[in-house]
Amino acid sequence: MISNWIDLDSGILNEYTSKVIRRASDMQGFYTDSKALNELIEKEDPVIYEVYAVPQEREGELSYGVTFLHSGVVGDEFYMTKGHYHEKRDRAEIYLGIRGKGLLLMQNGDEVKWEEMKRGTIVYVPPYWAHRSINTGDEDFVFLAIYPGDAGHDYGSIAERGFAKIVVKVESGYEVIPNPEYR
Ligand code: M6P
Ligand code: ZN
Repeated sequence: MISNWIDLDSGILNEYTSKVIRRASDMQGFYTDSKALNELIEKEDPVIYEVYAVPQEREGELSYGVTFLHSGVVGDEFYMTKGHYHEKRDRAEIYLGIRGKGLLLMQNGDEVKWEEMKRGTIVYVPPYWAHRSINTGDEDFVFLAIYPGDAGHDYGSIAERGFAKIVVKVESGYEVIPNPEYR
């Protein structure tokens, strides 16, 4: 597919070759409050995020996709993506905010940084940095991501260790605090 079309108001991609829906039950081990997560799963097992993409596989190619990260909390923690390192660690990525608001949390070893995102924000994720997006608003947070075809997703180290920081809801908005479960 050489050409495609995105509705820049909604973020809906006209054509895609891959669709991933992640519900609360797909996120076990990723939130610190596993009791709150289990309650959510038993209640309605809501969709946390959806990714519509046109992935490639070969070196030199580029993949892209739109993520719809819904709004909500698990305990105090905002809805977020699993987050991943690239299997090929030296592969970078670019994010473009389309609607809603959130954070892009990045981690390299024990070093953590984050950027606020909204419509129009561009964030460059350098090689070697794991990345996770977090919806800090009360509507969908929608963004486009573009990454090398051969980057690959490594969820293992995030599932095992988590990120060093988590993002929680507070009265004034959000707070980025140390992850009590971080190993
Ligand atoms: C972005 C990109 C995708 C990623 C998606 C969801 O669209 O980084 O590669 O799959 O977010 O994030 P995750 O794979 O960490 O669940
Ligand atoms: Zn990535």
